Amino acid sequence: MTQVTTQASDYADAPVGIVHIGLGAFHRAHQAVFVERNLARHDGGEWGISSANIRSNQRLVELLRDRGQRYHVAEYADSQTLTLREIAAIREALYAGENGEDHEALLARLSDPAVRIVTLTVTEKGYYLSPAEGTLMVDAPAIAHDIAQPHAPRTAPGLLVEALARRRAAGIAPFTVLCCDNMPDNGKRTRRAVVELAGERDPALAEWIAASVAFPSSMVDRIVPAMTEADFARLRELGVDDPAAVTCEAFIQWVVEDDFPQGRPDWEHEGVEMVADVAPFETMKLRMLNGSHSLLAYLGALDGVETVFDAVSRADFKALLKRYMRQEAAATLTMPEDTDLTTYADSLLARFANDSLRHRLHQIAMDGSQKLPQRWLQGARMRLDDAGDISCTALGVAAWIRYTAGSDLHGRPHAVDDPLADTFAALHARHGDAEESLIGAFLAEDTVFPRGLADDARFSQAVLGAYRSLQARGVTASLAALNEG
Ligand code: CS2
Repeated sequence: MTQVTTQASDYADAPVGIVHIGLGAFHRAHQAVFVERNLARHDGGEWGISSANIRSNQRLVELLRDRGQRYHVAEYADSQTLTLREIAAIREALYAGENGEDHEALLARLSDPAVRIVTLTVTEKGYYLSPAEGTLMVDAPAIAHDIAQPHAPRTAPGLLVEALARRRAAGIAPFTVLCCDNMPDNGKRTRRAVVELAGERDPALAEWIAASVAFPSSMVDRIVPAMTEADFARLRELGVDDPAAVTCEAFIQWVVEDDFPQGRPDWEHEGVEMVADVAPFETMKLRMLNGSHSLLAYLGALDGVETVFDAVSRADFKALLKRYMRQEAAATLTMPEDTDLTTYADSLLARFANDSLRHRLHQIAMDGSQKLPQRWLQGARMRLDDAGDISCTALGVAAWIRYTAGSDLHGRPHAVDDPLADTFAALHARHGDAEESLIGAFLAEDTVFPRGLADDARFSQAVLGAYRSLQARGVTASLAALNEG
């Protein structure tokens, strides 16, 4: 095993210049690593992070505090090549969830003039935008709460609105909001959530935000599976006993739209790609990488496959991904001239085959209702407009519908972790084995399926055919039929 270890310095004087909301594994293994590199190069500087959880995972906040916010990131290129990095970029960890004591501390941080950037990883559902249309869901209970009690917000958009209101009242320039979640045009979407929510409270505030706050988009990429006991044990064997450690792949990428009116770290020296337009990269990554992940997640889970590695070790899944990426996804992308999508597809297959990661398919399967539109459905619409084939996507959608029934094709139960899980369970209960009406009822869920797609008979027929195939023949035979076709 080749092992490189980098120790963090102290950066004791580095003030907090960035507030992050969503202190999970991804943030620790991605944005914090870039910020760490920047602090290390400057031996300090202005851009330490205050990182907060606002919904869950208080335990992690406490764990980090006990350790002065220092932790390790174990980056595996494969089972033989590991870089172990100590990270000290997080200067402060806060918990502002329900009953969280740090609620006011977080708002105070967000209102601090030294804070000039707020980064977000709150997952797709944390923006409370309708997945299909991208409009703010004002009736969602958490948003309704933030409208009724704007000074004690619970959601990320609510916190941003309250903090921006405080800054405006105090004559402090607004921070730049940098979304790091897997959504297309994620800056524009975040802006929409914040401006629409502000409009419910005070139209003048909404106007001020729309005119003066920058919401650059960004594409983030690094595979960071949830930690398992085996991951911790492997690190202990290497002498790292760190309950806040994160294991991930060696690959890391961050493409950021360069729009930071209040300044930013000189991240370009850390390998961050600062560009004028992120959209083509974001769409490419969402449809190729995340779209493939979701295909594996639902089809694999229905067949009892546990991890991404296990799935791509099977020839039929590998063939499915090749076909999906090369024929269905790549055909919907318009990329800068020097982008080779076949090479990109091959590099993704190689990353999925990393034998050191145990990336559970059920983890990726979470929140399908929030993920499907940008991963599959927008591409499917384009394919149909061009009279193109959508067989892989249709099989994926059928597998997702079947997955939401809460059991695999061998009858083993699983939890369905999705904000719309109850709605989906009710649809399965109502329509039972009546396949055609079940598929019709799912496609009628217009928060997920754009009308234009659901009403296209080619789409609904393809999904119905794929669903029938999965039910009658199972995953292996359905894949064989597809791969032969
Ligand atoms: C995954 C992503 O869980 C998921 O939905 O597809 O977390 C994926 O691993 C990252 O986007 C990779 O950058």
